[in-house]
Amino acid sequence: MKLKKTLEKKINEHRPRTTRLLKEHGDVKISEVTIAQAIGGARGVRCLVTDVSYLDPFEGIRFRGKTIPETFEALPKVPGREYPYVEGFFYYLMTGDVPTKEETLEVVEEFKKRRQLPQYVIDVLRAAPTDTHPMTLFSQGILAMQRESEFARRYAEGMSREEMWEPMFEDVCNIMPKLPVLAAYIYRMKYKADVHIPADPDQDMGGNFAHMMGIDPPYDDVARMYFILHSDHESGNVSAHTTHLVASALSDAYYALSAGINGLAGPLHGLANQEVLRWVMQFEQKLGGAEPTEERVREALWDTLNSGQVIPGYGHAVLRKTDPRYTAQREFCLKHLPDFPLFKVISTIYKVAPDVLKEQGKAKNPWPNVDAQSGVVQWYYGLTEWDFYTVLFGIGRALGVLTNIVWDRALAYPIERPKSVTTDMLEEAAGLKDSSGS
Ligand code: AMX
Repeated sequence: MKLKKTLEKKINEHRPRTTRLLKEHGDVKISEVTIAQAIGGARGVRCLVTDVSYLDPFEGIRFRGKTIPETFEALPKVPGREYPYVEGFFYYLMTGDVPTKEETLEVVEEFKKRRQLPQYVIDVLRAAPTDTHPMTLFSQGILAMQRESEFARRYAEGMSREEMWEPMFEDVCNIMPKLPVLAAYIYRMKYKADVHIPADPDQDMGGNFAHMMGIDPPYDDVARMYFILHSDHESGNVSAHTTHLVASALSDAYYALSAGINGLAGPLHGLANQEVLRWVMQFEQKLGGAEPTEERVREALWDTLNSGQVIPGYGHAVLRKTDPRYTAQREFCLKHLPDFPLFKVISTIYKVAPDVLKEQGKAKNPWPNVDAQSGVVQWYYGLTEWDFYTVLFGIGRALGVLTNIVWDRALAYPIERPKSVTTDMLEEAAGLKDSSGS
């Protein structure tokens, strides 16, 4: 595969940069840690390295140096469709090079060969109680396949550190194409009377996902847009950091991704997209047919805050403006579903919520994140089972976190092990106590 050859070349070019920084400049300080950061989830502590994406608080995400619109613009498009091949985006994330159409299609064909789910994965899914959350099934499905790991096999045989990226890359290329197939199986098993649709040999990843879900075009483009937008958000978010952390123990990609997906399942992270829809539906139920005016939305947002809950889809640990992933999906809605009532409610929340959060004065970022806008697009195309939304996020997120762990092995990043301190030590550092404890 050209992708693998290009990646190898990029890795060989990159390695001396990391080695030099470590050997000659390892003592240079890039961050300091305050007590607030130690207690407060390491917010803003600069201690992770990735070149796959970078999140500027005011500009939002750049994938390999390109903004979201630039990324969509640069990559080869599926003929007759608005959005690029996810496979071409995978090539781009992995190497930093925009692939040609030919290089993209090679990945499309390779992924088709690797997308078949083993029967035992299906057996595992089917053994779960019917009320199991789709994210649990998704994570279990990934973990069940760990026995396939090339990395684990080669490690057991004995491999050098320099070689490790290669079986990690093979594992990643085996996992990635199976994720949409796994997700579609879970969806149809849970919500579509357990009736399944076989893969379409002529379709790319996004197109085949829409086909196996049983949703007509332009849902194929929605899938492509959605997977690309959710792919990566630098290294510190819960799903990316968890995947990186677990892989740093030289656990393989199956273990690492399954763990990252478990983190994504939390309501403060990926699950927020289903929470947004749940919030809106409860709000509409309370309205009982009355117009969702700005005043009524404001009142409902205050009710949520006053009951001690967060406004889902708003706020961010790093971002300090409207998330460009929100904007990209809003633009899609303005083009394809401008009059959809649910989109109008989401837009009214956008008008009102930032001021409510500012007035409350707690959230550092009163602006919407990716999750505030994603459910409405899914709902419009018939995917109303919001329990499933985080699985879609998970397919996309895998593109970024799996790319990162290939590079982690390529650059021989060691096992991650930050140091902890005790509360006594913090009190001492703050001058509240002397070292005798008095
Ligand atoms: N609604 C109500 N309160 C909020 C809020 C929101 N949307 N966002 C932040 N706050 C509160 C925090 O709970 C915190 O309150 P506390 O002082 O009583 O503990 C205070 O504002 C300060 O928090 P912060 O520094 O602004 O945010 P953070 O970095 O601690 O947390 C996040 C970030 C995303 C968890 C938070 O904004 C939140 O809970 N948002 C709602 C859930 C959500 O949309 N999550 C998805 C994020 C994107 C993603 O990962 N998919």
